[in-house]
Amino acid sequence: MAGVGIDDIYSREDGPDKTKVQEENTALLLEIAQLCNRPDRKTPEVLFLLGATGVGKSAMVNTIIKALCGKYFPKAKTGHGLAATKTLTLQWFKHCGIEKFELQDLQNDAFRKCLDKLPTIIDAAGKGNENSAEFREILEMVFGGFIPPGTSVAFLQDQQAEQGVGCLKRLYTSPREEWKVTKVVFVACCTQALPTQLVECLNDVLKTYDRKTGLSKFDIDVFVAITKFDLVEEQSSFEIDSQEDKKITMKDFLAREREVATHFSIDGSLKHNSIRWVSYVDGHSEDNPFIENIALRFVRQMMQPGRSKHQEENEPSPVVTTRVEMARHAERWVNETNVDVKQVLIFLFVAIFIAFLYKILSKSV
Ligand SMILES: Nc1nc2c(ncn2[C@@H]2O[C@H](COP(=O)(O)OP(=O)(O)O)[C@@H](O)[C@H]2O)c(=O)[nH]1
Ligand SMILES: [Mg+2]
Repeated sequence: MAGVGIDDIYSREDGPDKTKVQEENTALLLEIAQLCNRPDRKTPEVLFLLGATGVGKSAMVNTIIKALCGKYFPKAKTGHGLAATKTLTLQWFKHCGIEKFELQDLQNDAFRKCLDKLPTIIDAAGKGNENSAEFREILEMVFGGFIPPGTSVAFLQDQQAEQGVGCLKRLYTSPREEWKVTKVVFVACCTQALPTQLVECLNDVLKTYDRKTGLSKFDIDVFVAITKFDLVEEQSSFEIDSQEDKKITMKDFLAREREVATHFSIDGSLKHNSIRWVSYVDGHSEDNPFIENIALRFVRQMMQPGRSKHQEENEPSPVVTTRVEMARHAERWVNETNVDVKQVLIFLFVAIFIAFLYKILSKSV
């Protein structure tokens, strides 16, 4: 699979060719429509955007909307990181947040009939750098498809505060296939420190397994988007007018990229699992085929058919059955009570022998 990334665009020796990129973008729209129309595409992908506040998650959603529908609609609220609230909210964007009537000419031809197969995007806003049991439970529940879109995170947190962590599992017991997260996109910004606690939190959640079957609970691929690539001094495909944003050198960018790869154990496959991202932002939303190219390649990659997910024909059989559990209890009891198994066996043998002897003797009397 071709890696997503803009490195191959900006590093072309003859300079980036706008017309070529525009042509590629048209082809990408059709490719994405074909991926929507595949007969094995039963439910849309569900992409969960996770990252610290201010890294550009909401701007990413707006950029995807613009690339897929042809017009800039700032549906996800963007803001200045530091002023943003720390309250966690989840915003669901069904079919990438696009309505049929919003599709422009080319995009209308491509997606009119298959809009409902475009990915659902969940923008998880307001998360700082933390790895708490509360947040892990919320992630587990959302990833597992237990939480209906639109559910207030404040409600979930109130329940946890009243009933303790673990209560959401008892409250929400029936997952829905179309709500299950299929891909997590960890959004990191090239000018901000990597929130290592949040990375750890995600890694902890993804490695949880079912205690009965031993199977991993989640079959979720993780991708990393490194945002604000336009702030890299050496690149020339993207203009940046903002005086507030500090620029970084390509050397620093590459160091950040390597740091991210190490934390996600994707050193060897960085090109396939990470993207260098630039977004349209409010006030700078005039057409830029290079920005759209990043977004369209990204959506194509998110929709590539992979291993069959969450579609096991039969229920997996438990490995830790009741018998195994009983045997474990017995073993634990023997260990805890310090009973010598040999002595118990001798005792039983003697008892049975005496009972047998008694029976014979009482018969002969
Ligand atoms: N230079 C630049 N700024 C961006 C980019 N994406 C987002 N921003 C700015 O970064 C700030 C935070 O973006 P936002 O999408 O609200 O981040 P979120 O908190 O992760 O959702 C806003 O001021 C955006 O304008 C980008 O690609 N380049
Ligand atoms: Mg946001």
